[in-house]
Amino acid sequence: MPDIPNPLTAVKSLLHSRGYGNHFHYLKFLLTISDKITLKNDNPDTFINQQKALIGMTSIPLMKKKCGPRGFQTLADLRNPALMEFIGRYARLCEPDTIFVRTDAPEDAHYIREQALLQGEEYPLTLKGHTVHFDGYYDQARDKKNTQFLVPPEMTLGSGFNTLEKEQGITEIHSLLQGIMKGKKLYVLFLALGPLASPFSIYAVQLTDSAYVAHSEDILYRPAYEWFKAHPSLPFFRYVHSAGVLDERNTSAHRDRRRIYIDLEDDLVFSVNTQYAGNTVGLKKLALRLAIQKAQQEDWLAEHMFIMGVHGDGRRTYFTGAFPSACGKTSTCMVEGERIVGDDIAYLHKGSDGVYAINVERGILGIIRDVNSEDDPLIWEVLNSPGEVIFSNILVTDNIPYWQGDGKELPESGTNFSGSWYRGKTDSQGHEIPFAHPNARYTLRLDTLKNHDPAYEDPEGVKIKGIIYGGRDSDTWPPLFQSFDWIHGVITMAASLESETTSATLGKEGVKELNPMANRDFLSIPLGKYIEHHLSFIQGIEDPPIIFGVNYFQKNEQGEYITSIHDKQVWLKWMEHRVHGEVHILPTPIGYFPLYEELHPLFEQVLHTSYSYEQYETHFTLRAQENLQKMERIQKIYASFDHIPGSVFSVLTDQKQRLITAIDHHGPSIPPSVWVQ
Ligand code: SPV
Ligand code: MN
Repeated sequence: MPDIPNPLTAVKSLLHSRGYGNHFHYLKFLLTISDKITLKNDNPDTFINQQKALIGMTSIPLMKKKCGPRGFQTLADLRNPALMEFIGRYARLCEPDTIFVRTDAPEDAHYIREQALLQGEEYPLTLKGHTVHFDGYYDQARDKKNTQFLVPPEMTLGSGFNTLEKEQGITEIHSLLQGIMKGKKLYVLFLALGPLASPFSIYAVQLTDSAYVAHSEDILYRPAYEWFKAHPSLPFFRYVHSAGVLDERNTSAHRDRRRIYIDLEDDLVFSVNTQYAGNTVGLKKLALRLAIQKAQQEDWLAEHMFIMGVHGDGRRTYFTGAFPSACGKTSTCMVEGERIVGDDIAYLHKGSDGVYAINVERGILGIIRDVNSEDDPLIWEVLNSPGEVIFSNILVTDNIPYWQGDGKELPESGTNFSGSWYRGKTDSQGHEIPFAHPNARYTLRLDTLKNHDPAYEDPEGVKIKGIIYGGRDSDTWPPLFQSFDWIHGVITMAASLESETTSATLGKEGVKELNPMANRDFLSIPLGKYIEHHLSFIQGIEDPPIIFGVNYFQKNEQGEYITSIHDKQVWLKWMEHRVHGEVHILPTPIGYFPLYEELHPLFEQVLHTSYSYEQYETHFTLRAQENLQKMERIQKIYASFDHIPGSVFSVLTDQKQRLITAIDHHGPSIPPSVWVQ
């Protein structure tokens, strides 16, 4: 008997051949909801016609009504049935009163900003263009527990993932979304992850009923309506967000029903009953998860990295850097004298002569804590000048924002993330409420920063000469070191990155966690595959980047920090020289250390300070025992995962052996002079 072709497969290939790739998922959806459709094995064309008829019956009249004539025409002009259906499907389910379809026109962006104020999701501050938004008291950070991957039966992500059976997840989220936007407006946004026209950019559609989220997306991402219009069969990521019922403070009322569900199969993310940007702004960390999967399939890297230009002798050299949240990523790419391309997410591609990176964003959602005039003069300037800025979860008194570490005198009372605040206010468990949340943020556009690098708009990206990894590590790593080679760097630095937890996620702070590539929270593929992909990524590349490790959080035995906040400027200059082969190195069991003779003049030149040999010795004494324990700890963790590449264990074992030999000869703590030949 001949094989009977799977009807869905037949329809899928037909749709693909006609440029309607995304349509397939809608067909499947229609099949699940409609008893009017039966799929004929032999005639996919009939099926398509039936489906078109159904579209006509359902979405179009509804969309016309909700969008109004202008909005509907704006959508129709895209000539993209998959898009129309996606929006129609969720308009039907969520039942917004009206739909606002945003084009790239400045008036549309302006309208959204106005709505955020009118709806009370943002309030104006004294400086023109500044607004404040508050998230709910328990909605102040990314919610890892309720962020789950929806996995169909055939998908295996391996251990360490928070997953939910797809059908069950879709059913649950659809029931949560049912009628959730009644009385509200749905914003439809067309956006780009990366510069328009870059071969490396990804496109996305965000649906949200929050004007604050829509406003944030406008500051952070490039509008792409015209790009969609010019490319009717453009593939795109999709996001559906609802803040849900709002309480009297306009914050999401039902935190027990907060869900962030990621459907990797359909490049679709749902986020419900939350407002915190990390949970709701689709193009940020929700897109990063989808991008990591796509990158794996297409052989590029989607990373939690800044991109910056460091100045050398008459040149600008580009670096990326991966740090867990709240560990100095933004402050590194914002250091004085250098250039920022982006502070959070980079897509890395192979070029003929090296690795190139694009910044997917056009703005910054930065942690505001400790931003002050001395340490962050350029951010400070934007935060204290008229212009478009959203502050979130800070304290407001007399329309002036205050945050932790701003260096200003603290008022006695005001409004903060707990509502009306006064000194000594406690929460329901009797804990004192800080005047501003430690994860309070600012949202601004990159081009308002004096040190932005226009290269952030370069569709080809910038060529990366060095990749930096750093975490919150009080007792193990030195402040600066170089890996022996790519494999050693990927395994002992990137994949062995540990960090003490911070306020950027809900939960206890200060616990040491393995955070491979600082991307652990956003991984959407098995860890072993992700590491393997990194290991092989530079194969065949003529001039691959050099991998470095840094540590800004090293402490002495008394528990005091032993490097200054400004030292990173020197470390960057050393790395810049190093990638051009202009400074020397000391080989140690964990990598190459800088030489005192070459750091000393850099401290003079960059910070106008005299770096003493004693300081150097304190910073670069190898904490061999701690490093050995770290290797053991990491090996043990990796042994608990399936399918970790064998080289991870052998490279860690080699490093362990080098450390054991060094400890035998020199003791647990080894001054750098030992390595001088
Ligand atoms: C981070 O926490 O790493 C951020 C902000 O960049 S969030 O959008 O919450 O991810
Ligand atoms: Mn981040």
